[in-house]
Amino acid sequence: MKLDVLKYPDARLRLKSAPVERITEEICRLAEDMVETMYAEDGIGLAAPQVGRPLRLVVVDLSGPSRREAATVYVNPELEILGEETQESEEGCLSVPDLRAVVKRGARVRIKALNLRGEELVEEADGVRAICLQHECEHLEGRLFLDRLSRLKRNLYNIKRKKILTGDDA
Ligand code: K1U
Ligand code: ZN
Repeated sequence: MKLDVLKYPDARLRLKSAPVERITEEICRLAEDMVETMYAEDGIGLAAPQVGRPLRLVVVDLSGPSRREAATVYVNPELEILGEETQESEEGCLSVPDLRAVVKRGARVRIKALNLRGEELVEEADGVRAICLQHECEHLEGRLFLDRLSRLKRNLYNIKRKKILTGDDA
Protein backbone atom coordinates (compact mmCIF):
# COMPACT_ATOMS: atom_id res chain seq x y z
CA MET A 1 0.00 0.00 0.00
CA LYS A 2 1.29 3.42 -0.92
CA LEU A 3 1.61 5.71 2.11
CA ASP A 4 1.33 9.50 2.32
CA VAL A 5 4.68 11.27 2.55
CA LEU A 6 4.77 14.11 5.11
CA LYS A 7 5.86 17.43 3.69
CA TYR A 8 7.92 20.23 5.23
CA PRO A 9 7.15 22.02 7.56
CA ASP A 10 5.21 19.15 9.18
CA ALA A 11 6.44 19.00 12.81
CA ARG A 12 6.48 15.17 12.74
CA LEU A 13 9.52 15.35 10.44
CA ARG A 14 11.43 16.87 13.40
CA LEU A 15 10.88 13.97 15.82
CA LYS A 16 13.75 11.71 16.83
CA SER A 17 12.78 8.18 15.84
CA ALA A 18 12.68 5.31 18.33
CA PRO A 19 14.47 1.98 17.81
CA VAL A 20 12.47 -0.92 16.38
CA GLU A 21 12.12 -3.19 19.44
CA ARG A 22 10.99 -6.32 17.61
CA ILE A 23 10.78 -7.20 13.91
CA THR A 24 7.10 -8.07 13.78
CA GLU A 25 4.76 -8.69 10.85
CA GLU A 26 3.67 -5.08 11.24
CA ILE A 27 7.25 -3.86 10.78
CA CYS A 28 7.69 -6.08 7.70
CA ARG A 29 4.44 -4.66 6.26
CA LEU A 30 5.60 -1.11 6.99
CA ALA A 31 8.92 -1.77 5.21
CA GLU A 32 7.06 -3.23 2.22
CA ASP A 33 4.74 -0.20 2.09
CA MET A 34 7.73 2.14 2.35
CA VAL A 35 9.40 0.45 -0.64
CA GLU A 36 6.16 0.77 -2.64
CA THR A 37 5.88 4.44 -1.61
CA MET A 38 9.52 5.16 -2.50
CA TYR A 39 8.98 3.73 -6.00
CA ALA A 40 5.64 5.50 -6.49
CA GLU A 41 7.22 8.83 -5.50
CA ASP A 42 10.28 8.30 -7.75
CA GLY A 43 12.69 8.18 -4.83
CA ILE A 44 15.89 6.28 -4.17
CA GLY A 45 15.39 6.21 -0.38
CA LEU A 46 12.79 6.71 2.32
CA ALA A 47 12.83 6.83 6.13
CA ALA A 48 9.90 5.78 8.34
CA PRO A 49 9.35 9.24 9.92
CA GLN A 50 8.63 10.56 6.42
CA VAL A 51 5.47 8.44 6.42
CA GLY A 52 4.52 9.45 9.95
CA ARG A 53 6.10 6.48 11.76
CA PRO A 54 8.92 7.70 14.04
CA LEU A 55 10.84 4.41 13.94
CA ARG A 56 14.45 3.67 13.01
CA LEU A 57 13.68 2.05 9.67
CA VAL A 58 15.07 3.05 6.26
CA VAL A 59 14.70 1.70 2.72
CA VAL A 60 17.07 2.41 -0.19
CA ASP A 61 17.07 1.35 -3.85
CA LEU A 62 19.77 2.99 -5.90
CA SER A 63 18.63 1.16 -9.03
CA GLY A 64 15.82 3.76 -9.10
CA PRO A 65 12.06 3.71 -9.52
CA SER A 66 12.14 2.45 -13.13
CA ARG A 67 14.27 -0.66 -12.42
CA ARG A 68 13.15 -1.45 -8.86
CA GLU A 69 15.53 -4.33 -8.45
CA ALA A 70 17.62 -3.82 -5.36
CA ALA A 71 15.70 -2.46 -2.37
CA THR A 72 17.59 -2.80 0.91
CA VAL A 73 15.80 -2.47 4.25
CA TYR A 74 17.84 -1.19 7.22
CA VAL A 75 16.40 -1.74 10.71
CA ASN A 76 18.00 0.33 13.50
CA PRO A 77 20.85 1.58 11.28
CA GLU A 78 24.04 2.94 12.84
CA LEU A 79 26.05 5.07 10.46
CA GLU A 80 29.72 5.93 10.72
CA ILE A 81 31.50 8.35 8.41
CA LEU A 82 34.85 6.89 7.37
CA GLY A 83 37.80 9.24 7.01
CA GLU A 84 37.90 12.96 6.37
CA GLU A 85 37.16 13.01 2.66
CA THR A 86 33.98 14.82 1.62
CA GLN A 87 31.88 14.94 -1.53
CA GLU A 88 29.40 17.50 -2.80
CA SER A 89 26.32 16.51 -4.74
CA GLU A 90 22.83 17.68 -5.52
CA GLU A 91 20.12 16.30 -3.24
CA GLY A 92 16.37 16.28 -3.22
CA CYS A 93 13.93 15.08 -0.58
CA LEU A 94 10.44 13.67 -1.00
CA SER A 95 9.44 15.63 2.14
CA VAL A 96 10.88 18.94 0.91
CA PRO A 97 9.03 19.64 -2.35
CA ASP A 98 10.45 21.76 -5.16
CA LEU A 99 13.97 22.02 -3.80
CA ARG A 100 17.20 20.53 -5.05
CA ALA A 101 20.47 21.82 -3.63
CA VAL A 102 24.13 20.90 -3.41
CA VAL A 103 25.12 19.46 -0.03
CA LYS A 104 28.57 18.49 1.28
CA ARG A 105 28.79 15.15 3.10
CA GLY A 106 31.25 12.43 4.03
CA ALA A 107 32.57 10.53 1.02
CA ARG A 108 32.60 7.06 2.63
CA VAL A 109 30.41 5.46 5.27
CA ARG A 110 29.93 2.22 7.12
CA ILE A 111 26.41 1.23 8.08
CA LYS A 112 25.44 -1.47 10.57
CA ALA A 113 21.81 -2.52 10.77
CA LEU A 114 19.51 -5.52 10.92
CA ASN A 115 17.62 -6.86 7.95
CA LEU A 116 14.00 -8.00 8.21
CA ARG A 117 15.16 -11.50 9.21
CA GLY A 118 16.95 -9.97 12.21
CA GLU A 119 20.39 -10.69 10.74
CA GLU A 120 23.19 -8.17 11.15
CA LEU A 121 24.08 -6.29 8.00
CA VAL A 122 27.36 -4.36 7.62
CA GLU A 123 28.00 -2.37 4.47
CA GLU A 124 30.59 0.13 3.35
CA ALA A 125 29.49 2.63 0.74
CA ASP A 126 30.70 5.59 -1.26
CA GLY A 127 29.26 7.77 -4.03
CA VAL A 128 25.49 8.16 -4.24
CA ARG A 129 24.84 5.29 -1.83
CA ALA A 130 26.90 7.00 0.88
CA ILE A 131 25.03 10.27 0.26
CA CYS A 132 21.64 8.59 0.34
CA LEU A 133 22.41 6.63 3.55
CA GLN A 134 23.53 9.83 5.32
CA HIS A 135 20.41 11.65 4.12
CA GLU A 136 18.07 8.86 5.30
CA CYS A 137 19.78 8.40 8.68
CA GLU A 138 19.46 12.15 9.31
CA HIS A 139 15.68 11.79 8.91
CA LEU A 140 15.79 9.42 11.92
CA GLU A 141 17.25 12.27 14.00
CA GLY A 142 14.59 14.74 12.81
CA ARG A 143 17.04 16.51 10.53
CA LEU A 144 16.47 17.52 6.90
CA PHE A 145 18.97 18.32 4.14
CA LEU A 146 17.51 21.81 4.23
CA ASP A 147 19.22 22.31 7.62
CA ARG A 148 22.58 22.00 5.86
CA LEU A 149 21.95 24.93 3.52
CA SER A 150 22.91 28.55 4.19
CA ARG A 151 20.45 30.66 6.17
CA LEU A 152 19.78 32.68 3.00
CA LYS A 153 18.83 29.60 0.95
CA ARG A 154 16.65 28.29 3.79
CA ASN A 155 14.88 31.61 4.15
CA LEU A 156 14.24 31.83 0.41
CA TYR A 157 12.85 28.31 0.42
CA ASN A 158 10.64 29.07 3.45
CA ILE A 159 9.17 32.10 1.65
CA LYS A 160 8.50 30.03 -1.50
CA ARG A 161 6.96 27.18 0.51
CA LYS A 162 4.69 29.54 2.50
CA LYS A 163 3.45 31.05 -0.74
CA ILE A 164 2.64 27.62 -2.15
CA LEU A 165 0.87 26.54 1.05
CA THR A 166 -1.21 29.72 1.25
CA GLY A 167 -2.01 29.63 -2.48
CA ASP A 168 -0.25 32.98 -2.87
CA ASP A 169 2.19 31.82 -5.56
CA ALA A 170 0.35 32.89 -8.73
O1 K1U B 1 14.67 10.78 1.70
C1 K1U B 1 14.09 11.11 0.68
O2 K1U B 1 13.30 12.02 0.70
C2 K1U B 1 14.37 10.40 -0.62
C3 K1U B 1 15.41 11.12 -1.46
C4 K1U B 1 16.76 10.49 -1.21
C5 K1U B 1 17.93 11.23 -1.73
C6 K1U B 1 18.04 11.69 -3.01
C7 K1U B 1 19.17 12.35 -3.47
C8 K1U B 1 20.22 12.52 -2.63
C9 K1U B 1 20.12 12.06 -1.35
C10 K1U B 1 18.98 11.41 -0.90
C11 K1U B 1 15.02 10.97 -2.92
O3 K1U B 1 15.00 9.92 -3.43
S1 K1U B 1 14.62 12.39 -3.79
C12 K1U B 1 14.54 11.82 -5.50
C13 K1U B 1 15.85 11.84 -6.17
O4 K1U B 1 16.65 12.70 -5.85
C14 K1U B 1 16.22 10.87 -7.21
C15 K1U B 1 15.31 10.01 -7.77
C16 K1U B 1 15.71 9.09 -8.75
C17 K1U B 1 17.00 9.03 -9.16
C18 K1U B 1 17.94 9.89 -8.61
C19 K1U B 1 17.55 10.82 -7.64
ZN1 ZN C 1 14.63 13.08 2.53
